[in-house]
Amino acid sequence: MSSMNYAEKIPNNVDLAHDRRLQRALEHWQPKFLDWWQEMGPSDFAQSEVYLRTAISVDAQGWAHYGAVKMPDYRWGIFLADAVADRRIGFGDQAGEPAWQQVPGEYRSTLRRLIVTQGDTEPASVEQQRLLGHSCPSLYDLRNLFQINVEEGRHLWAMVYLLHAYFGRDGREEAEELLARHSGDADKPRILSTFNEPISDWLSLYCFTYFTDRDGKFQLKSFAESAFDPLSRTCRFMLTEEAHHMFVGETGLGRVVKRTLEVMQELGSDDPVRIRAHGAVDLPLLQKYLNFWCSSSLDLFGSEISTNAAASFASGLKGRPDEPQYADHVLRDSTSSVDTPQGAQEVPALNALNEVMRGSYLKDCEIGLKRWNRAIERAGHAFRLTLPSTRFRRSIGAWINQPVDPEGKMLARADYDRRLHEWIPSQEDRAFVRSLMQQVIEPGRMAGWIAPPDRGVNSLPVEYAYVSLS
Ligand code: BYC
Repeated sequence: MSSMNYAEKIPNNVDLAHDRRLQRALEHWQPKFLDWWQEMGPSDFAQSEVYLRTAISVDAQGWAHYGAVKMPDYRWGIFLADAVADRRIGFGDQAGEPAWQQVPGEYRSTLRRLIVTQGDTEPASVEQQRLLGHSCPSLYDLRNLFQINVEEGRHLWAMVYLLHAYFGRDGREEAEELLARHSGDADKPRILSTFNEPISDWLSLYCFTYFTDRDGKFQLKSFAESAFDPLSRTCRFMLTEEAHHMFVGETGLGRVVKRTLEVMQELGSDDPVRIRAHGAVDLPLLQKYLNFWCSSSLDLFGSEISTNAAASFASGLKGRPDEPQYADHVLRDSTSSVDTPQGAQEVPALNALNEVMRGSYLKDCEIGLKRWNRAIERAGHAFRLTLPSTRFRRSIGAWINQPVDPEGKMLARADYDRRLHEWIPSQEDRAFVRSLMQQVIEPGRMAGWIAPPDRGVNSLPVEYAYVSLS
């Protein structure tokens, strides 16, 4: 990469062509990234031409280019949203002071840890999804999977850029570690729990992109408020791409519901046994997948009562999503009530910020459920999909390991253990879903468990050959 034309190979708006230090760091890291992509990225599709969008600028009108590309040749770029003139810190003890263009020494390690944690999730998700291409329900879906994968790769580049450009040797070491940890690895797992869960079927992928990518949206929105301006600008642009990932989740689950309703109509029955025998996903089974991935993603907001969250907010590193919507941006004089197994606990508002974010996140999660439930209602069925209580199946925070049902009711431990697979997928459920996962690759055709999408990608028809398999 030494004699490369940087603007051509790595689209960027960080003046990479004139930054020798950054070039050297990336020259060292980029071949390792490509090795990682070959080894841990989508298995077996390196020679396929995929209809992908590539970020080429931050211009709202034309930020992406669409075209057929082999994934290893994807132009992973580095983009920061445009700078806001005279940007000021919007929250915390230094609210109103100028935003930082460099990392203040006292926050260096905390900020690095936050960037590393964010960065770690991006390659983790690619690893989790690496085998899914072999069981895609259509070429349209296969293309969407690969689009998400290359963009998660770009989001890794975004965090590596920050580590290389602002954190010196420590940053370079952390950038290498981002490629050394692996999802589900017994010795070197990914940092956050959800990113070590296997995603071995497409129902899980749609749930993951619905629930877990939505955590990404909220975490990126909270970083978009950061006093550290390069982090804020990087995350603001990442949010543009993130929207598509959640779209894949929401429309994917909506298409599963649609197909199930068609099968229920054909059969004149809502009997799960008959629906499964007909090769579709019964609604109670879908509910179990929602319970699993929603509860796992709820953990990603951290503990209900958190001094880390308080310190990150007070020092200006991490705000609340859409911080301007709140009246008090300092939170030194207020308290919040937090729900714990010991009862409601009144704590300083700063310490309850993870809970504030979790609450906004859940509201956002409701939107898709309302849409799917409307479709179920219109089809004349009484069944309704729901989100589990924030107390259910938690492995972080106040409700860790509590025997609570999805409605939030405390049970006797033995009852909980006995009934758990009424609420999350059992081995048989997972085996059934896996049995549906037969690869469909004729352009325009869909697997029998999912309805076609309403429209194709970038105004192309659904029948378009989005991936040319070789
Ligand atoms: N698993 O005070 P606590 C995305 C750790 S997704 C394992 O409770 P805090 C994407 C925590 O790190 C967005 N460990 O919580 C989606 C801490 O450890 P240390 C990812 C966990 O710190 C799909 C300790 O427990 N971005 O982009 O306030 C595809 C006590 O922490 C977990 C971010 O997460 C867990 N679930 O908040 C692709 C943003 N939860 O530091 C991409 C960066 C907590 O004492 N991260 N711990 O060793 C953060 O802002 C915070 O670290 C967290 C935790 C919100 C995760």
